[in-house]
Amino acid sequence: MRIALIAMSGIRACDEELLRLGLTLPGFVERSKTIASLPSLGLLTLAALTPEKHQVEYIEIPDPAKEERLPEGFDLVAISSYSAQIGEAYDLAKRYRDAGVPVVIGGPHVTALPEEAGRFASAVAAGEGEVVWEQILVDCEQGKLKPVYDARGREFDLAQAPVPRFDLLDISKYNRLTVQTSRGCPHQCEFCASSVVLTSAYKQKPAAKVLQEIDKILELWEHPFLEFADDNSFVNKAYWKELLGKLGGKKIRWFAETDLSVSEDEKLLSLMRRSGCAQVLIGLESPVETGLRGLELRSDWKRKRFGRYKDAIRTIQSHGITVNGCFVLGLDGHTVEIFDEVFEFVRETGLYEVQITILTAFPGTPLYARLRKENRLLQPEAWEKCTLFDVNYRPTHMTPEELADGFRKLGIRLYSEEFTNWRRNNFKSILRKHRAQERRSA
Ligand code: B12
Repeated sequence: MRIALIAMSGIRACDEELLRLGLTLPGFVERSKTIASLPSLGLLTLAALTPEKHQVEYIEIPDPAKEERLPEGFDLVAISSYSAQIGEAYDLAKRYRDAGVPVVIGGPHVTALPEEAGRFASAVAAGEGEVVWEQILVDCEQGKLKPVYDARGREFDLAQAPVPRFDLLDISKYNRLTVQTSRGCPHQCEFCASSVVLTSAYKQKPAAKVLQEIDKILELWEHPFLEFADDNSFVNKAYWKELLGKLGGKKIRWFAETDLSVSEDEKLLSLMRRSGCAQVLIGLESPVETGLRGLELRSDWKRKRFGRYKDAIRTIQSHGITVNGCFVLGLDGHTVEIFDEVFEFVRETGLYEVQITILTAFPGTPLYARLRKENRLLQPEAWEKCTLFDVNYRPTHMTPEELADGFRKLGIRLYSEEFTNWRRNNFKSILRKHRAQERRSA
């Protein structure tokens, strides 16, 4: 069969004023450019599980409405999408299905709402694609696609993970590539819509497999920049110490998403720096304790560490690793003061990078269920608003308009050229001081 693997690859926000602003703010533009150019690791993984007798093609479509003519000649079209672009993904699926081409669609949104997706595609894959992909291919070849392939509750063993088909990409289009070392996260935050929606366990790929993937990338790209696409990378510190020890000589630079515990392990931080870590992204979520209570389903992990936030950022950055601190605005209890509070926190800690997002109820998350029950969702099925930048619920202590307006104004302050440069220079001067201190004590 000739198979098209289609990724919806756009970056989305509905708030037009925010979009206009985003186009002029240097910090914002830089980050959008970086994250916009990432391929679909899910589809490259499925490509690697496709028997050689089939022909696979990896295609990215940022905006299907702009594609008058779609790529043709396929026996199967497989589409991957997140919530924000799911409407566009459904339109695309329908166009192929109406043209008589079998279409299967998957991803976390479809995992949460397989019945909705079934209205547009020939088949729906819920859960981890690795579990059902080969069956989908067999059934499609025989013209017997089933409406639903349900992998939920059937955990994929990451020890069996294939090396994603990075060779299908035109590498020159990307400024980084993703490698996944784990799925799930022990914290189980109420709002999280990452791979925790696909798997109930925290599971890791054997370090040797991860190294194999990196070596594959190195064959295609001499000095790559990698993004570890984990929900929370450094949960198992011993695993990472082993892995990082082997990354050292490979001349890569990398980025990972983690919790704050990484700051408590100096040996790990040194290894991270030496192996090319450029930045860690940490979900600090709130610069004030309000909002952190009950954020995770199992424990108040972040609230209990709140008092250590500032020191932890200093410790990490003094190792030459920049911190991208993430804040969720509009958590329960946040008032209109929150915008100044975020700004002050960033100024005080000298965070190199900062990411602000709006509390977003993605389908399938405990947050979605709670806000729906509390009748606080403005448009319960407006999935296009699941961008992390649009307000689609009633916050507890401000109006939706106050949240949207405060968010925009905070964005202007945080991403202005002046403040962005100040954050960058501040990091460099902290680092210089730290290095001088190290030399003196050596
Ligand atoms: C890399 C990344 C991107 C990249 C690449 C996206 C892509 N095309 O894959 C880019 C930069 C383009 C991107 C864009 C956006 N992203 Co993003 N991104 C990520 C990130 C960091 C890693 C995702 C990843 O690689 N996972 C690993 C792969 C293996 O998992 P997977 O894609 O889910 O695929 C598995 C299954 O879902 C399934 N599967 C998936 N597709 C298919 C298709 C078929 C046919 C089958 C059978 C199976 C199947 O099988 C795969 C293997 O098990 C996550 C955060 C994180 N740490 O996880 C956020 C994340 C996925 N992004 C998110 C968001 C909100 C966005 C944007 C809306 C941001 C914006 N405002 O524009 C856009 C939306 C784009 C869209 N298509 O709708 C949310 C999505 C939540 C949701 N449920 O919708 C996440 C979880 C972050 C968060 N904070 O909540 N993102």
